[in-house]
Amino acid sequence: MNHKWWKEQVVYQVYPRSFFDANGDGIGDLKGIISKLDYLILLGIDTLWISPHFDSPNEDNGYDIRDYKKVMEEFGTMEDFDTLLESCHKNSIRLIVDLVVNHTSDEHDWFVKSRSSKMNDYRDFYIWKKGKGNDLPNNWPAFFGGSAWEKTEETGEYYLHYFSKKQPDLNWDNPKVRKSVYDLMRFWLDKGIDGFRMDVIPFISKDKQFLDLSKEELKAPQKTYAKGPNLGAYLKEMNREVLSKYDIFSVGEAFGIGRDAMMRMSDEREKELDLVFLFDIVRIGREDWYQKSWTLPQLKKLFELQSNTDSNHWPTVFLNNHDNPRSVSNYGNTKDYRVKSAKLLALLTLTQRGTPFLYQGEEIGMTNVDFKAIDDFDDLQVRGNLSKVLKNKITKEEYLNHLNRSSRDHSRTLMQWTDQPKAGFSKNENTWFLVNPNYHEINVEKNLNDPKSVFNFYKNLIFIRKKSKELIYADYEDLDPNHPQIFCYQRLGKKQTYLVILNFSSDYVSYKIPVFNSKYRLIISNKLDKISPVKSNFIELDPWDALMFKISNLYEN
Ligand code: TEU
Ligand code: CA
Repeated sequence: MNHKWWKEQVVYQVYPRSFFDANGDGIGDLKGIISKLDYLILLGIDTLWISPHFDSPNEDNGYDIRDYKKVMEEFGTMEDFDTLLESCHKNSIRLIVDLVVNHTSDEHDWFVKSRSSKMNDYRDFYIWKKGKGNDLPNNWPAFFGGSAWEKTEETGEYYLHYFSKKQPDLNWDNPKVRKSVYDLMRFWLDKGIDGFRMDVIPFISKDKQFLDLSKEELKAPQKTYAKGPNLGAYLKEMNREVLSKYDIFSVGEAFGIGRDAMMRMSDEREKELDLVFLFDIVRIGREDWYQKSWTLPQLKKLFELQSNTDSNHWPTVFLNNHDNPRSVSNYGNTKDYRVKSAKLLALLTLTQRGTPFLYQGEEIGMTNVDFKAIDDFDDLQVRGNLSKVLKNKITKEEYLNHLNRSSRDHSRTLMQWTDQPKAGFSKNENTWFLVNPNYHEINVEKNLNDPKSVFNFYKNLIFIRKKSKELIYADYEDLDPNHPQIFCYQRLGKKQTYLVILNFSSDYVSYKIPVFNSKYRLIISNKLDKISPVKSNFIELDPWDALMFKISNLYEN
């Protein structure tokens, strides 16, 4: 296994809009992030990833970029960005930014020109097609509802948009597009950023046969959209032209691809991307907004597939982000064991083989919101899917029930700093989005003051992980894949072995540890009271107990 700095990092994702509002206009901003850097330093993170901070009309909260070389006005100025970067580096924190180049905003200058006529220089920057008579070019759907094709009056042709119609897809087959993307990448890299998270990167290459999707394919169009013929070639070119020239890392958001494609994209020998997010775990039991039940053995299987890869590949580990519900609501028990189950998830995330990505608020155990009506959501996806939902004879109430478990908005509520109004996020009572009413109970201030808080558990774990290269690089082995309540695995290093036992249930469980002897030493646990040394293979586990032991392979401790 090649050691690389980005394999040893703990990454923390900030959604700037919701993190901290420094100037009091109700919207989070770059100065807000700067003012909270001390908090992130205390937590011990190594890399900060910020969701898009570029000029945007905010149809999709910045994932629709109007100008790649300008900072979004609500977030501040280029000077603020430079200060953020400088402050990060001064504190040995690396900064990565979002690269959203599958599509732009329809207000981007390239698109404004492109749509104006068939003859202009930018026409081929996007994907234009004639309709089939009066019909759409084909049956491809957009993720935010409706068709992926939109007709414009100027020329009567349709342009392709996999997301909203305000997010036209770029035509990567045009070398000028690729050159322009590499140019904007260099612009930020030359400022000194430490890498990119690449939005829906598998979608950049389009299959220009434009065949209709089958009934089966329509259920998960992302799988087809991610199979464009030139994806590998374009990523290799991007690596050769740009990425390889800097000491940075790249992580691709690989919506739509399976494990094999993920392994290929981030295979060190292929020279495409360094890391890739695989969606299987975060989407377990869920297709889009539709939430289904799942079992622990299924989850363990996904961890096995993610963690147990060959030495040419390095995984990522994450349980939530700005597109997914809160992890403790999704996998834990927020009713009776919020703190304990949040800590269990912390132990799971930070003891896997792979680079962990934490999401703002996860470290204090923030939860989903209980939305009362469809209108209370902000996300364009919620409204976009409504007509499709109703067409499928699903009632509004049912839809709301699903959204209360699956919506992206659960992660986009305001960061909970204190128990002051708006959770201390802003001095303004008109904030862009709501705060979870549980902020009196769940907030940073409370967490910092309590040595047994979720925050302090994360902090301790990050410290333990950073101290041990063995824990980072060791092999992963699931010791009990079929147990319905217990997740038990070991990390086998050369000198040390780490043993993790997680009770993924609200039950009391007498558990026979598959491997154990008296030399195992407890390193960390979320148990409420001090536990007596574990002497035999049998352990009595309380609900959501999580423990990690260590043993020297040489039996010399
Ligand atoms: O997300 C694409 C993606 O993976 C999906 O989760 C998507 O958000 C949606 O749920 C599809 O049903 C990326 C960004 O992370 C997301 O915020 C953007 O909205 C999207 O791309 C478009 O840029
Ligand atoms: Ca602000």
